[in-house]
Amino acid sequence: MICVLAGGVGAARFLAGLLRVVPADDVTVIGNVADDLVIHGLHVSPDLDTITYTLADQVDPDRGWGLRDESWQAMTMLGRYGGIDWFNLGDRDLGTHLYRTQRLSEGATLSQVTAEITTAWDLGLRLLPVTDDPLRTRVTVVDPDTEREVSFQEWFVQRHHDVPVRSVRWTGADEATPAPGVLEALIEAEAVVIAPSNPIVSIGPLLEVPGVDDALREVRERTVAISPIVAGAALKGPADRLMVDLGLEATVVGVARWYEPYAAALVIDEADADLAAEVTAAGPRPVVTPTVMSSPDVAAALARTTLAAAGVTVEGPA
Ligand code: FO1
Repeated sequence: MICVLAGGVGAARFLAGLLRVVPADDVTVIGNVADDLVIHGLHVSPDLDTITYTLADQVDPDRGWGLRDESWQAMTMLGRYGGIDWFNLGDRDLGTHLYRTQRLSEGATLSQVTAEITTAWDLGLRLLPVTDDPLRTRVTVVDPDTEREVSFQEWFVQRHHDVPVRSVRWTGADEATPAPGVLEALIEAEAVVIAPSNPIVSIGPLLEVPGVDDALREVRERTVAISPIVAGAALKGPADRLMVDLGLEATVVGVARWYEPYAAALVIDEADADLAAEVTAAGPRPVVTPTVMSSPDVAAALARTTLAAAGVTVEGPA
């Protein structure tokens, strides 16, 4: 079994490639829930849904989140009433949140509902929220004259992640327990992959759940991380700016230092080949390959190379 630690869009694209080279029932994904929010009374799990929609070939290809062939009538109605309309929920997407919220209100856990949703889309893989408990990212942003703590989505969507960040913390982490199967998946996996997701706000919260950090350190020798930073910039989202704001170097070397306790190898893009020696000095063994997933073929080749770095060989050209 291959275990993948995942955030949203980057992880989803990697997983689409991985499923072209290994059977879906050999894959367990541990997903981030710290971006989750309750809005209009509905529980939205953006990263779990981004993975589900991408693997179901239903994601909107331009945005990378939400559904393709979407309509926005409910948002238009909200606008008419002066309701909250900065977080865009499409009409089709709303059905997922209605279902999830109803099932949670009946006493189902987030893991159970997630399994129901992935089964309904015939995904075949196991998608485990890292925890069933309310773990949430809080971001302290710097307004021109004052600091203010906001929720993840208020920072990411409402403020377009373009305000400086002073710090990040997670509420609910101390009381959270790993969802059923999470620690077992890490310990039993033949290889663990840290997807090309934001190291701080997508992978960071997974490590906050008691037990996950220790388990990941234990399996370091079979863990490979993929850098979400290429040539000093994030391919999507604010990972580079966030790393700089928090005092880290926004390069593959900064990523290598961050993942040193957890990953024996770091996959970096060919554009960063000249930094390979510095990655080695930081700890993980560098593996240089194309990482910009411009097509499913590139994502599949990246998956093969990543698994090979963990000692797992799969059929087909590397
Ligand atoms: N991202 C945006 O930039 N704007 C939105 O209005 C927005 C709505 C949204 C609704 C459902 C969903 O599953 C994801 C959504 N996202 C939106 C993406 C999401 O905020 C981020 O991609 C992740 O939380 C970061 O991984």
